[in-house]
Amino acid sequence: MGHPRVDAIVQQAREAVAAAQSSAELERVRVGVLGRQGELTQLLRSLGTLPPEERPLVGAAANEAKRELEALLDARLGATLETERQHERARQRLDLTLPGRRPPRGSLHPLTRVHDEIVAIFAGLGFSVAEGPEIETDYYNFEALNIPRDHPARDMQDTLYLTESTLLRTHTSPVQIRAMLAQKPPVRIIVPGKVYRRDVADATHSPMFHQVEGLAVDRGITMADLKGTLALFAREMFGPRSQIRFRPSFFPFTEPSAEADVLCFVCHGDGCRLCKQGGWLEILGSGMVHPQVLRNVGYDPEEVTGWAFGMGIERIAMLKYGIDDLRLFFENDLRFLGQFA
Ligand code: 2U9
Repeated sequence: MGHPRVDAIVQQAREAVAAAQSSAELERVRVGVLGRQGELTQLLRSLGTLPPEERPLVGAAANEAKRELEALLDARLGATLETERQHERARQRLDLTLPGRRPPRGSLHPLTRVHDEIVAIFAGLGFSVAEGPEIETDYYNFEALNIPRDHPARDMQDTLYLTESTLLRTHTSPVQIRAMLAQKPPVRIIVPGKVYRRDVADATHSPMFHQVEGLAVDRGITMADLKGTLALFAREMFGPRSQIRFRPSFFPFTEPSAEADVLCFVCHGDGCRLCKQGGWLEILGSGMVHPQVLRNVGYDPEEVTGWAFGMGIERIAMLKYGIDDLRLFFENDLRFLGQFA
């Protein structure tokens, strides 16, 4: 043993090492004694200020103490680090017996579901999907479709014009015009897409909504083909017991024109809340393509005939899922959307 001053430092350091709970605490002890400002380091540095006869004694004792404390700290630090690594491994170990956490599952938007269903039904009948621009000219949106200049739909009150001659399409019909201009008959296309009308949003109106239109043009196409196709569509969409009926109607681009109703799939015609006691639900408009429309795209109405229909995807989805407010489709409320998982 050496010198009382050195012994005091060593004694204190041993106690601190014994009390240390972690590698960080041991490191603090090491810095406190052996670091650049450590007690032992400072003592060694100040040997020159001691009386010459004390220097070798204190120096030897301090160096001896330094070696001892270094060895002690190394040993304790090694053991402590190993324990800490073990704890860390245990903390990180996966408990493979825990039940799995279900990842939150998204679901398709109801409009996407209905869109996909409609498209799949017509794809199964050999129709291909055609799409086109949402910004249109008034020629494609109105003129080519035989909609007269003084028709209310062409009014600024009803249509969102971008310039005098360009607008946000009010139906997907201009896509059929483009398709017929681009190809010769036979044409069998289904045309889904967004359409725009100058409406204030409420439970039954929206300035943007979605349509699917269909067009079949070929030699010898008749209204019987239209009715048969729509009857099959109704059975696929609303169930095998579905029936459809035609009511005479008018559209500038079809002649004759008919609105189609499907027998109410809730009450099968008896009358209920969904069909407002009428027994039938209006699902779409349709008709034989007007001869002038065929001429407008360079087809000869004496050679080919065609039928077309148009339906609102929101309307079909509202009927199918019993939704009474159009705005629900556009609010992106997960409490609503999550119900279509
Ligand atoms: C061409 C020729 C004819 C498409 C048609 C309707 C009748 C119709 C409405 C349904 C509800 C629009 O979404 S809605 O407001 N559509 O009633 N659409 S016939 O007729 C065409 C289309 C293109 C070249």
